[in-house]
Amino acid sequence: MFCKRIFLFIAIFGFAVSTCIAAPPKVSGVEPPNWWVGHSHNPVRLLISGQNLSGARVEAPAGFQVDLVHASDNGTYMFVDFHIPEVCPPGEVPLRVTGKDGEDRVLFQLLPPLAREGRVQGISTDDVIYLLMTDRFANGDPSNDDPTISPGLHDRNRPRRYHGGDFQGVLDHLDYLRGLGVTTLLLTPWYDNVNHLNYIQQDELDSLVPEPTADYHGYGVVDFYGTEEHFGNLLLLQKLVDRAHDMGMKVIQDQVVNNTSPYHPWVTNPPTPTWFNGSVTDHFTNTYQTWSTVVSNPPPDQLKATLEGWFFGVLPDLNQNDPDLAAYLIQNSLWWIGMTGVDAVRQDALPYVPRAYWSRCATALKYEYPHLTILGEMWDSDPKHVAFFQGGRTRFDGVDSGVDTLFDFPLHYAIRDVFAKGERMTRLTEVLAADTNYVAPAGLVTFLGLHDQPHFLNEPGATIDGLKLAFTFLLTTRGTPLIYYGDEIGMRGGFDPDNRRDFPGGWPEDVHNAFQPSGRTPEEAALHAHVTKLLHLRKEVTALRHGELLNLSANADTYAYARVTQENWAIIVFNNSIRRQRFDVPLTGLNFGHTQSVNDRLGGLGTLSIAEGKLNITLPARTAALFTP
Ligand SMILES: [Ca+2]
Ligand SMILES: [Ca+2]
Ligand SMILES: [Ca+2]
Repeated sequence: MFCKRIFLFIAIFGFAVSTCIAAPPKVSGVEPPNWWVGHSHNPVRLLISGQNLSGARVEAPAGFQVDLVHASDNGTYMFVDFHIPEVCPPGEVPLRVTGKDGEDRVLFQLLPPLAREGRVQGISTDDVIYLLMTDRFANGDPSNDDPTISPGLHDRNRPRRYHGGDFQGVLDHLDYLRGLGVTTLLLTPWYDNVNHLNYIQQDELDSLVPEPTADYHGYGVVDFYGTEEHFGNLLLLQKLVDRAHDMGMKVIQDQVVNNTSPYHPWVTNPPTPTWFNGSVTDHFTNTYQTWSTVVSNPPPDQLKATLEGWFFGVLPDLNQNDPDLAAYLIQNSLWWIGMTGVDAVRQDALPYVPRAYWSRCATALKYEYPHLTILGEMWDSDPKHVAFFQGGRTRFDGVDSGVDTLFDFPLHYAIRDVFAKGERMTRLTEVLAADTNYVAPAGLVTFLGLHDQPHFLNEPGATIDGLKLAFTFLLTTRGTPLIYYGDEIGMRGGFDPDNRRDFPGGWPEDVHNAFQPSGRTPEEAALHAHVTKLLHLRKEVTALRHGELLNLSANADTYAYARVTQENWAIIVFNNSIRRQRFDVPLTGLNFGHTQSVNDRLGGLGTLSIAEGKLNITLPARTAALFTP
């Protein structure tokens, strides 16, 4: 009875609209373009775009079921649920879109799933992440520097234009990264960005520089299912992920669901009236009050501007409360994982998207890919705020975000304060003491720098010695460490875009080549050797990867801690002051068996004896030691 009424309604509605249509339906695209046989996310909601779709019917071949959900009033979009039978061969499924005056076809692809072995593995504290900006790391294919479809955006002399880095450049330097001791690559977004200059964002961002910008950074999505032609195509991306996996490395995709480019076709013609929060002419500007998303009684206007405001006042904010958009974005996340086999996803702009969306998204992703890691960018200096977004606990809003781990921004700020600005070392122990706020602090992603912050060496007070100390801390304290490309050779650069300089040696014309040992300056060589040594120690000593962190002593100038597992341990000591320090490190409470002496694996102190349950240490100014039995 109910179904008949619905049918009658659709028939009448369809007739009413079709009387206004003089032209046959015309299909221009379908998203996603394919799905997988045996996938847990089924049915898949297709967004078909074209013309004269309002009032049209959709039919599938025998054995398949399609349900029309709805079409946009202007007939340019229709949403269709496509049900994949439990048993069916992969292949092309033609869908007929029929209107009063004719019909068109959609060719939807059913693919066999990628083999799971060695793919979608997740990341852990065993991993070391290397964050690189694809456009700025290495140019492996100069033929895509100035693509035919997007000419004139390449200029290495301008910091806001494409510089030519690409997937091939990353592929060409996997050996370099593995040699450094990195296990995991995090690439900035590879979605297709706009094919011309961005006049809209530039005007708002930087009035001092009147020239427009190119979206070389990848965060201005105009096609969620495309790769940026300056970087390479999907086939090459798949090759890159496969090669990394073959070499025992992992890949993290940077996913962006909070906003689109101001040039996304949706902006002038959204698939539903509620696709975006507001419109070009009527929207909030984001105020970035992340705290308002973690408290139970925020001022409603602050919360609304933070969740629904447009970044910089110009980046169209997607409304994940729209069920069709939420389905679109979740399927898009699943699609990239399914097409490439990436091991983890970074979720950009985490607090600016409703938490209920993250929960729904994480549930769908984990159901299909139980080992996948979801890494959230909650940019906030307060551990309580960051911890609120970690999944595994339902918070006061009734939501468990499902997000596995987060960038440790609070520790990042403390690292800069201590090792660059020379603030007291107890800044570090204070932040670590807030670990009780987290469901799982051990795997937080720790870092000295990333693409939205000036390089460490641009921090006031920063020195090479300070950077070495910071690396020693980063690679021995708790967490899954992340290295921002170029920090391992001491690259400089201030605020965006200066912090996104080209890696020296990544371009065929580069005279200075820091990828090659022979091409490094003495300073670069010393830093690179220090990071490599630490990463190899981290690989050798399991306690540095998953040992419990035990603080042994801390004051303004010095800090000592141990990393301890059943199998082994390490003691790390720092002197951050500008004077030599002599101090005792108490080892009470630690069970080192019959060990009588320890060796400094960083080399400076040699062998020290344990006397009366203590280590008596003399450390030169601004140095550290790492002891194992
Ligand atoms: Ca290139
Ligand atoms: Ca493009
Ligand atoms: Ca938002």
